[in-house]
Amino acid sequence: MGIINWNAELLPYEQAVDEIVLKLKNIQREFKRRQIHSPIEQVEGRVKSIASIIAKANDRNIPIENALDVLEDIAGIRIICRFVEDIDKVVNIIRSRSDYDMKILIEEDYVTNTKRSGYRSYHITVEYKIMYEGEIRILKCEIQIRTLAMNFWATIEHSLRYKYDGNLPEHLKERLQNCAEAAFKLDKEMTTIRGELLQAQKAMQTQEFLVNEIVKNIHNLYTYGKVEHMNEFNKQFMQIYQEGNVDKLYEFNHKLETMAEIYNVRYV
Ligand code: 0O2
Repeated sequence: MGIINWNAELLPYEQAVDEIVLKLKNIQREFKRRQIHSPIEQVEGRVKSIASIIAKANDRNIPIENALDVLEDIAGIRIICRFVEDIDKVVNIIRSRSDYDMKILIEEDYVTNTKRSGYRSYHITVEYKIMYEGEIRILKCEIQIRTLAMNFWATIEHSLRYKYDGNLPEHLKERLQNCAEAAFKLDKEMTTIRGELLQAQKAMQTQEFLVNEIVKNIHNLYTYGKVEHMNEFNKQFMQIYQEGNVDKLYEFNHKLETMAEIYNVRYV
């Protein structure tokens, strides 16, 4: 067996993780820009550590020189969602890219088929193409999709499993199963108030959007020399903002837009 230059071998995986994270963050941004609830709440990526690769290869009796070819989660992406329903949406987004850039190889639904440990998550293994040192490389990447509650549980359980080297004492296993049950109930409860949460989110986004527009419009009027109105505009804006009334913010913004039209102010 030759010497493996791990750092060099793992560089393409780092590139793949960076690219996929960027693409998923752009999808999330797109939802936000369109003021639609994004099923993607957070995206994280990592390349498996050398120690974890060696440990996993060892556990599975994989010769170390084959580890990079055989292990599917050297490149790993985690997508965190707010609601269980969002997981399906994310899965569909990835499926829709299967002929484009993330060819699906395996899907494992541990959301429906909870693991004995209590672990819940949706795993998709994809093939991803990168251009590395002038050559096309095809790498596998494991995408884990789970809710915030599932992630909370998995993170704690993972640390404990590591601490006990995989052999959790019975009393801890039982407690963790209770915690998994609690996380499951939390997800279910959240689903029942999903509609209300989405409305609140939408109201917040609308307010954010209007505040941005108002500040932009005041700035434009100022840039076009309508300085005499500035103090009055700023005062009115602060008053309305403090009232927290979205309809009034909307009306005020409309007034600014009308003024911009009258004065023929072009947007900068
Ligand atoms: P790390 O440190 O998370 O990168 P398989 O069981 O082989 O059919 P699976 O579950 O996709 O299919 O494969 P595997 O290799 O068992 O698990 C892949 C990853 O899923 C793990 O990576 C974990 O991140 C996560 N996972 C699977 N089962 C559990 C579990 O019971 N608890 C927790 N916390 N996470 C789990 P690694 O290899 O553990 O490494």
